[in-house]
Amino acid sequence: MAFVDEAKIYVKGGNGGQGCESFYRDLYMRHNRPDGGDGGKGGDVILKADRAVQTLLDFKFNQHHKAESGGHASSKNKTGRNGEDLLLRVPVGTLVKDIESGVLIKDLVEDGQTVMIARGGAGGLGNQNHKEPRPPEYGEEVTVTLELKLIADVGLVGFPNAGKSTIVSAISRVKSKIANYPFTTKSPILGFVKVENDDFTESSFIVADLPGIIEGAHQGKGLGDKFLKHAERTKVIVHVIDMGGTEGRDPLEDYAKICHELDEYSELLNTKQRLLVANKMDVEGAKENLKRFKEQYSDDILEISASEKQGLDEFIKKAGDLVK
Ligand SMILES: Nc1nc2c(ncn2[C@@H]2O[C@H](COP(=O)(O)OP(=O)(O)OP(=O)(O)O)[C@@H](O)[C@H]2O)c(=O)[nH]1
Ligand SMILES: [Mg+2]
Repeated sequence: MAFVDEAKIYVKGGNGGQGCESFYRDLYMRHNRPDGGDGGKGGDVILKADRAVQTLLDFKFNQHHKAESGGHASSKNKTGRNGEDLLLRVPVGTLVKDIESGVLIKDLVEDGQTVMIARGGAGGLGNQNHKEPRPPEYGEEVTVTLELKLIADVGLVGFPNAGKSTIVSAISRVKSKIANYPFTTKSPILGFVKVENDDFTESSFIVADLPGIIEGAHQGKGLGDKFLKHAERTKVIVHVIDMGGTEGRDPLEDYAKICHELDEYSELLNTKQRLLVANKMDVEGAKENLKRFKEQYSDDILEISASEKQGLDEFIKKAGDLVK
C-alpha cells in the first residue's frame, strides 16, 4: 500500500431542494389555500479522523466529492427530504487547509474528530401558510488540501540499516519490512505497543517506524526530509544507533550526524524527550564502541539486540515511561 501524505480535494455540499408553489381547492372553499411544501436541505460534507485509515491514498484518485441534494417539495405541504451528509474518513493527524491562503481550517488530531468543510444549501421555501416562496440555495463549493502529519507517541530515527524496522516488528504486531540494504522502509509505519507495568496495569503507546535519515536529510537528501515532519508530532524520539558499526561507519559519528540533522530540521525536534538505544550489541566490536560512546556522550543509553530480541522488554518499559 502506497503511503500518500498530501492530497487536494474538491468538495460540494448538496443543493437545497426546490420549494413548491401550489394551491389547494375544493368545492366548499371560497379561496384557494396555498399548500406548497419546503424543499429539503442539502447534505454537508464532513471530514472525520479515523484510526483505521493510514494514508490519504484514496483521495489521490478520488478528488471530487459531493453530498446529496435535498429533495424537492410537493403540494399538500409535503416537505422535501434532507440530503444525506457525506462523511469522508481521513487518517488521524490530517491537517485541513484552505487551498488558496494555506490557512489551517482544522487539525484532526483525535480519533473520531470531525470538521464540516462544505455546507449543504438551504431548501427552497414553498408557499404554504401564505409565505413568500424562496428559491433553494446551492451547496457550498470548496477546495482544500489535506496534509498528513502522523501522530505517534514514539518515533524511531537513525541511519538506514540501524535496525529500526527490526525493533518495531519485534515489539508490535506490525510487520515492517526488514532487509540489509538502505532505505528498506520508504514510508512511516505505525505500530501499537502494549506495556505491562510493574504494578500489573497495562498501558500502550504508538510507535512510528520512520525511513532512515542520512547526512543532508534536512535539505532533502535521501527520504529523511520528507518524513522528518512526521517526527515533529511524536512525544518521544528514539535514536537507534548501529553500535556494531556494521556498515563500516563509526557509531559515534552516526549519532552526531543524526543529532545535527534533527537540529537543522526544526527546533521543535530538539525539545522532545529522547531515548538513546544502542542496537546490534551482539556484533563484535559493539562493546568497545559503546564504551567510547559513553565516555564521549552519555551513560544513559539502552543496550539491545533487536534481531536477537535482547533488551526489548526494557526498551518498551523505558519508552512507555517517557511517553507518560
Ligand atoms: N547483528 C544484528 N543485526 C541486526 C540487528 N538488528 C537489525 N539487524 C539487521 O540489520 C539490517 C537492517 O535492519 P532494518 O530493521 O531493516 O533496518 P532499518 O533501520 O529499518 O533500515 P531502513 O529501513 O533502511 O532505514 C537487517 O539485515 C537486520 O537483520 C541486531 O540487533 N543485530
Ligand atoms: Mg526500515
